[in-house]
Amino acid sequence: MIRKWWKEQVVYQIYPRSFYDSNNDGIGDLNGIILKLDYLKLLGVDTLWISPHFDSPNDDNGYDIRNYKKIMEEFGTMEDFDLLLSEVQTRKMKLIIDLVVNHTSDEHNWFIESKSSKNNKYRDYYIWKAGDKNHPPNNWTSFFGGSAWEKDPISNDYYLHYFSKKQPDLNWENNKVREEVYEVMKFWLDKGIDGFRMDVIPFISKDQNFNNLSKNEFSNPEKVYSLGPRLHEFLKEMNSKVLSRYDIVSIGEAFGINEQTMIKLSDQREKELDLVLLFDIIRIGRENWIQNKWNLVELKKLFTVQSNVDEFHWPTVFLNNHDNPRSVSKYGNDKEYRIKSAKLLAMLTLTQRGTPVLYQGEEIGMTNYDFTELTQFDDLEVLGNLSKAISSGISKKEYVLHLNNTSRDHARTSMQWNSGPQAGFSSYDNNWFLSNPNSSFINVKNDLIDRNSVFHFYKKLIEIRKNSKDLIYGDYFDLDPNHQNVFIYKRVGINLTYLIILNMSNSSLTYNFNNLTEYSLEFSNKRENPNISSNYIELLAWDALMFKK
Ligand code: ISL
Ligand code: CA
Repeated sequence: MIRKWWKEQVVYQIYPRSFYDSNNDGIGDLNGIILKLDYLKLLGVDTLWISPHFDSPNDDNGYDIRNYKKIMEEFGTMEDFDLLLSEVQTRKMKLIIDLVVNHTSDEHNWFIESKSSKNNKYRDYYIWKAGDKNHPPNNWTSFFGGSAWEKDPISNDYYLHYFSKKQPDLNWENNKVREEVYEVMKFWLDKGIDGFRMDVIPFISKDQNFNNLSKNEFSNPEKVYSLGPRLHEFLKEMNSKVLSRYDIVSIGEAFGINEQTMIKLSDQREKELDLVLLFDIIRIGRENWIQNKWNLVELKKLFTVQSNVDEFHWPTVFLNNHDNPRSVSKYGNDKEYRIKSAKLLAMLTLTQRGTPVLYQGEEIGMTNYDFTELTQFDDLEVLGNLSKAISSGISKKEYVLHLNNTSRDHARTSMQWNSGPQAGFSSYDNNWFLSNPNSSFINVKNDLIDRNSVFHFYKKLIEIRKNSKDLIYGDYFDLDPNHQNVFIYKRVGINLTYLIILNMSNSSLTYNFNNLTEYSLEFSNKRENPNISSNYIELLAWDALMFKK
């Protein structure tokens, strides 16, 4: 197995807007992150990934970049960024930034120029097509509602935007665009950052035929958008011109890709990317704004598929990010078993094979927010898909009920630092977004004091993981793929074998397992020792146990 620093670290994603507001204007900022670095060091995470910190009109909370070399005003200044980077490095941690180069903001200078006239030298930085009369060039749809084409009254041409109309797609066919992107990447790499998380990177290549989506491609256009013919060529060029020249990690957000694309994208021999963030696990049972039932057997299959690739690939393991509901609400039980099930999910994430990517707040078992009104949501994706939802035959009320299981806004409520106003995120009383009232009992301050908290469970597990090359690199074997409630797997290292048993259900059960007595209990979320015999173990609801031998 080829050893790399990014295979051995635990990544922690920060959504700066919701993390900590140091100057009490109601918006999280870079200095807020600096003030919390000692907290993150205490937790034991070593690589920080921050969501976009660049100048932006915040149509999509920073995923619409207006200037790649300027800091978003609300977040602070370039001096603040340089200080953040050096404070991270002082603590022997690493910093990854979010590279959003499939599209820019429509307020980016390139687009303002491009839109100004057909023969402007920036015209071909974006994708312009003539429609016919009042029809867009094809039937491609945007993820934020409506057509993926916006008509420009000046030239009567349409421009492509897979996301909001304020996020025009860059034209990667144009090598001037590619050179501009590589220059932006070097600007940040030469500051000393440790890598990039690349936003919807599989979308950068577009099939120049611009064929219509077929009927069954409509519900998941990302499956088509991620099959552009020059994707691998572009990434190989990016790798040879930029990525290969630094000791960094490149993580592709692999929205929509199929297995062979995944295999190619993250195969070390292909010299494209190092890691990919797959959607299969985090979107299990999902259909747009609807969360259907899923079962543990399906989930276990997905872990096995991603864990058992060859030594040229390395998985990532995550159950949370800024685009998905909170894991304890989705996979655990955020009511009577919130703490215990949050600990179980910590054990799952931190003992699987692959680089764990945690998200702010999961380490204290933060939950979804109980939205009741459409007006409470911030995410443009919610309003963008409203008409589609209504025309699918559901009421606004039902749409909100679905969003309570699927909205991206669940992950964007204020990070909960204490039980004070606004969860201690800010002392400003009119923040950009909501704070969850359950911060009265779910918050960092409480968790730091309570030795049995979710925080201390994550902290201990991160420590165990970082001190065990066998747990990091050990082979993965699912020991009972068909069990409906129990997730039991082994990690077989050179010296040590770990056995993890998770009861992912509200019911207790007796689990038959021979030679368990050969193992010693390493760690668990139980207060008392488990009842074990030579051929069975009693499992209570949400028991999570880690053995080794
Ligand atoms: O699944 C989705 C589309 O309905 C969204 O969660 C999201 O658009 C998708 O996962 C891609 O996400 C990335 O690109 C978007 C941005 O809004 C997301 O925050 C980012 O993670 C456009 O930049
Ligand atoms: Ca602020």
